[in-house]
Formats: sequence, structure tokens, C-alpha cells
Amino acid sequence: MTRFEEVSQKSALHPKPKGLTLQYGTAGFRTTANILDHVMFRMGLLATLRSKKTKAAIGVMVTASHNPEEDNGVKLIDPMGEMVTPAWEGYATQLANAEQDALCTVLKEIIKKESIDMSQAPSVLIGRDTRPSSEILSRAVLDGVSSLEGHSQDFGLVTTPQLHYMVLCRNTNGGYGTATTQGYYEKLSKAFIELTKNAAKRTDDQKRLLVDGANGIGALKMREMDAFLKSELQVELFNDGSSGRLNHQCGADYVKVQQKAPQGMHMDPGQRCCSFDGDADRIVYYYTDSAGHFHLLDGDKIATLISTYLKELLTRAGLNLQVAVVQTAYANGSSTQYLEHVMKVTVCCTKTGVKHLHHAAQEFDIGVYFEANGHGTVLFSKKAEEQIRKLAKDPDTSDEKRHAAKLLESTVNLINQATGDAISDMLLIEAVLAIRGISVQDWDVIYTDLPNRQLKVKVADRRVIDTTDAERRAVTPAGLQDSIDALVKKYKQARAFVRPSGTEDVVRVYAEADTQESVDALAHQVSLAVYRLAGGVGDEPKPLK
Ligand code: G16
Repeated sequence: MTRFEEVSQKSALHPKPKGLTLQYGTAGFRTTANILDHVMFRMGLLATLRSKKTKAAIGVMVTASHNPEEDNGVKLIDPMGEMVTPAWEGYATQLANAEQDALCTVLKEIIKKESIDMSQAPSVLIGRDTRPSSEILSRAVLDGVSSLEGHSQDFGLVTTPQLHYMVLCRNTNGGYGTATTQGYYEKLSKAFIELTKNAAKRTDDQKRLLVDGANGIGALKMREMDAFLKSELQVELFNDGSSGRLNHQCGADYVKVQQKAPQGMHMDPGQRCCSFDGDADRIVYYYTDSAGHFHLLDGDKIATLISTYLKELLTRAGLNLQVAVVQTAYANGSSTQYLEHVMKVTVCCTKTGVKHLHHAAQEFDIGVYFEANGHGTVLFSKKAEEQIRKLAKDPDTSDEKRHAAKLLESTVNLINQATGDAISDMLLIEAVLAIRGISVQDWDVIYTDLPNRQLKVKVADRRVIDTTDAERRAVTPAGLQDSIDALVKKYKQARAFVRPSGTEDVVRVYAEADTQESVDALAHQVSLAVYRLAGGVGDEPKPLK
């Protein structure tokens, strides 16, 4: 039997529902788990081809991240730990949508177009989240890899960023770290302890942090990490998966969108808290004040805290490296204003999706990228890393400069540069707060967010909305952008945009304005415009109470 006959035979065990078409979205395929088996098998095939093409290990993560528990999905990871390159997203869509009898033809076309040497030995690293459907779906990926005679390593239950880390470690021959969860915990905890040594007066109270694990993989992995942190961080875990449903009324997405604390979290006024999302690649912080008001510190506030800290250290070290911040259209206007005009850092805006932010951040010496939803990290260019490491061990420089460089070096080691990582980001934020000796309240008042609101509108086909200008303006359907412009004009400091989600079957609406009342009215009116002009289904959106 030829290799392709074998693929064809095995793929029949993972049949594609006839006529079903899916699109590779913001972070891979994502839909209800029970129609994804064939997609997983085929992504096993594609990852094997990608590995042969790049002559490197490729990652396949089975997760639907922030989506409800009954959904699932898959993220493909390229050799340096970043999201798979856009050209291959197209192949992914073609493969996922090929009918059974056309599958091998599509495979052969990809092999030809990419001039893939099929004798090259491939390697695919696989991980999965805690969804009930993830185990069986990851077996379908493994089947896909083996039918092309690929070598696979199944890491089982890991966070998405842990799998990105494994891929990067493997492809740098251990240069980035050891490709095991133990290696990950050791690397991060060592850097964290190294950094927090510089905040010797930290009290036990300051070391205490409440973590909402979204009832997902992040909770499991945080528990494993605990022993490595040697009580330098005392985490109290909530929504640890022992009873509640994944992402249900908890997790980073819920907290960010609803602007309220997750269920099941027992927080005292002023207590520092954070939430991970379902695969632990996002994080948001929050607290309630003595009057019971909820305060959210989202990805924008995280980017501000980290970039301020980095700029201060660079100045103290006397290193002339450019720090830039990459945001998306969801970034609160106040954060952009603060970064550009007070901190004087370069700010750029990309489309939603870490794949876009990551590439933009690579253009700078130090690129800090965060989506407002808490997905982000910091990328250090080779030049930046070399200068920092050299200065940290330079005997001829002043103690002050060397000390600052050492802090920067530990910071580089603590950050997961492969992708946004809730655990790594959390440790970095905790270290920065400790070193700077500031509380979550001090951090919060750096700038004040403009009141904002995010809503979802269900339409028959969300692809009718096409956008431009980093998703800030709608090109189609006709008349929609004009309606949004007219509505925005009615409010002070207002801004609004709409875009089709790439992870859920909805259109997202974002608005901000000078008061909560105004922004709620604006967001509702924009939702109505979407409903009327873009083919809304179900009941008309109702005003917010
Ligand atoms: C994914 C992406 C994020 C994006 C989010 C929402 O997050 O990795 O970059 O912000 O989806 O995307 P959309 O608005 O298109 O649905 P996650 O955490 O769900 O993988």
C-alpha cells in the first residue's frame, strides 16, 4: 500500500461530515467538539508536512481556550514557538474542508507547492487542555501524524504556552530551556526568585495572591508549580476544576467582558486577584475597593506596568534600546494616550490575534505586546538580549548599572517569549509590583480607563462584515460604518467598532465613551445597527440595564 493509500484509509476512520466547511480563525479552528474529529486528524497530517518543510518540531495544541466547555479547537505552533505562518493557515482550511475523496489530492498539492522533501523525518509535539473532548481529539491528531509516518510526542495535559515553550526548547536544542514541564517550572521559578530577592521587605501579606483558574488546565499547572516557588508567592486557587464547569462564570474572558469578579472567589476588599483563561494564555488582574467597586487591570494596564518597569531599568543600566508597545483596536483610549504622551513609547496597532501582535513586536529592540483581554508577552531582540547579558557580567561597569542589567536578565528569563503565558505573566507582574514596592491600587491609578463595553451580536453569516485599518473601520456591509460614525458623534470621547469574531460565531461590538451610561447606550445602538444591516438573527439586541 502506498503512503497516500494508507492516509486515505485512515482518514476514513475520521470522516468529515459532508458539506461541512470551517475556517482557520483568529487562533485556529474552533467550533463544537463533536464535529472536529476529521479536522484533528488532518491537522496531524498538516503538522507533519510543516515539520518536514521546516525541518523542525511543530506543535499541535487541542484547546478551545476561552470558549465554552462543549467547544474545542486546535492551534498550530511553528518552530520558534509562534503561531503557524499565515500561508499555512490557508492550507489548514483547504485540508479541513476537502471531501474524503479529494483529501490526498490536496495533500499532494501542498507537498508540490512547498517542495516538501518527504524523506525528511518529521516531529510533532502534542498537548491538550482539560475539556472532556480533548483526549479523544488529540488521539485523532496522533493518528494523522502516524499515518504520514511522523514521530510524535504527546505531552498530555499542558497549558497552551507550555506547549509553545516545548516547541521552542526543542528547536533550539535546549538553548531556550529544557523541554519538560519540570524544565519550565524550574526556569520560571528560578528567575522569579532571583528577581524578588530584590524586594527583601516583602511581607507575607504582599506575597499572597488569589488566582481564578477558570476551572481549567491553568489551575492544574499552577498547583504543580507551587512547590517550585518556595513560598515566595503564596497562591490561593479558586475555580480549580474540582467542581465547576470550564470558563463558566469565571476565567479571564468572563471577568474582562462582564467587568466583574468570577463566581466562587472569596476576595476581601483590596485583595490582589487574577484570572487565567481556559488554556492559561491570558491573564487579567482585579480587586474590589472598600466601597465594593470592582477594579479591572487588563492587558492594557499590564503592558503599561511592564513597559514602565523595563524603561526604568534600561535607563538605570544605561542601555539605549527602544521599547515599543503593540496593541489592538480594543486597547482603551486612555492607555494609548498614556503610553504615547506620558511614557513616550512607540505604540502600534494591529488586527486582533496574537499572531499579528507577535510579528509587529519583533520589529523592535524590546516589543511589549498585549491585547486588552490579557493575552500578551514581551519579545527581546537578539541584540537586546546580548547587550543585557553582556552588561550583567561586565566587571568594568558600575554596580548600579550591573545590578539593573541583572534584573533585566532575570526578567528575560522569566518571560515566555514564545507566546502570551498567564503563569509567566503573573510571575512577572508579581515581581514588578514587589521590586517597585507598589500595590495593585498604586498600579491601577497610573491612568483611568475610559468606560467601555463589549457586546456580541448573532448574525446569519458574520463574514458579511469586512474591516480595514486594523479592524477599526467596517468596509462592508454598505452603510454600517456610516451608521457607526453618526452614532459615535453623539457622545463625548467616544469610539466604537465592530468585527467578526474568529473564535465564536458572533460579531463583536466594542465602544468607549466618557461615562458608563453613554457607552452602554452607544454599544447598544451600534449592536442594533449590526443587527439591522448585517443580517441579525433572533431577537433584536435589548438596551443594557
Ligand atoms: C484567541 C486569540 C486572541 C484573540 C481571541 C479573541 O484567544 O489567541 O489573540 O484576542 O482569540 O479573538 P476573536 O475576537 O477573533 O474571537 P484565545 O485565548 O481564545 O485563544
